[in-house]
Amino acid sequence: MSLTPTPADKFTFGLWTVGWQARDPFGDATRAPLDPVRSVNELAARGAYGVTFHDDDLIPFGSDDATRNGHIHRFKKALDETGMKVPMATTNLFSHPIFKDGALTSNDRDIRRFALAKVMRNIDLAAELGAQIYVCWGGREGAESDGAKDAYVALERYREGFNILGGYVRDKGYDIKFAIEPKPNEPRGDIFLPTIGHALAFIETLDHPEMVGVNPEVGHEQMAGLNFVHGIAQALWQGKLFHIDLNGQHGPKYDQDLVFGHGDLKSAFFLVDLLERYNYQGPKHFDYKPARTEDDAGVWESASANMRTYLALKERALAFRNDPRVIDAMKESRIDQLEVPTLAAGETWRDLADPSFDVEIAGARGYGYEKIDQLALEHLMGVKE
Ligand SMILES: [Mn+2]
Repeated sequence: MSLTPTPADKFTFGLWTVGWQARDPFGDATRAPLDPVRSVNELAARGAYGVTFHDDDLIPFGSDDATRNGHIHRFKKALDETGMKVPMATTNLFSHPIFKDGALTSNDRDIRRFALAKVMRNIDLAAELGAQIYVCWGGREGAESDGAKDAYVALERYREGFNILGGYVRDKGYDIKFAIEPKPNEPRGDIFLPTIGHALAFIETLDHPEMVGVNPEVGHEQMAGLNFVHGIAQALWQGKLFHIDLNGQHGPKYDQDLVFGHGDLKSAFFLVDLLERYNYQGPKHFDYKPARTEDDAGVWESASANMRTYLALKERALAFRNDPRVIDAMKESRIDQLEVPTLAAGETWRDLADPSFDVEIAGARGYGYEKIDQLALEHLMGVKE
């Protein structure tokens, strides 16, 4: 198996990732601005499938129509020349000071209306560029004080916002679905819809839940101390994994946005194993930040690292699943039995009582998971003996 990415692998990058100038709360930019056209060309040369963007990544906030059209024209030309796709787009509802109290859940009604208009304008561009997924990360939708925001009513407005946007997409006849990106905190002290589970429950309250899924990000769930693999399994199980943001994170702390696999590598291994076994077909989107220490060459090194890590993990996960020792150990652990329904065909709760079942023997029997876990680790480390 080759570790050289090709467009068939469907790897995509946000323009804001490689384009991050590494400005952080404590320090200035360490890198020059990056022309989106150059990002398209550099990523295409490294085997990526496409790019994604916030409206403001491509068109500076407040640009007049002529300037806006100029930016779009240059971008489309680069896409045409490289064959790069734009499978997803999103809106920046967090940088400008007007969004400091949120966008769809701002206490200021005029700001909520402005925010929805900003999203709709960029949905038009997303549709024009062929995007089928529209991500909504509500980074500023939240609060630092529970006295500042009525969280109950904020959810009403959040739902109203998604219903309005869904109506817009249906009225326009666009082939676009929304994907909510949960995050527990940062930049707000606490953000609404903080986890995959919160988002999945919220979606079911919408007028058209079938139009909305999730875009979970590795680091966001791990910031909340949650198991990302389990969250993705539930999103897949509910048919809601519309998109995914891959990156790296070392546990509950600030949002690190490391290269994929450069945080919790074992979780990344089981994540790739899950995505490949359940045949996830969407883009594998990297939402990371090249470290602030890196220069231009380091940016492109890190972009390639994301893709190479995914492919290496895919290779290791396949080898793990096909290893006869693993197959035997999993059988020994009764992992295959989980697929057998608890009641047989025709049975009801009346059939559950079994006088011959020996509680003592069943309770004493080990599961042998340590053996499987070590085999996984050895495949991950490339141990050959
Ligand atoms: Mn993200």
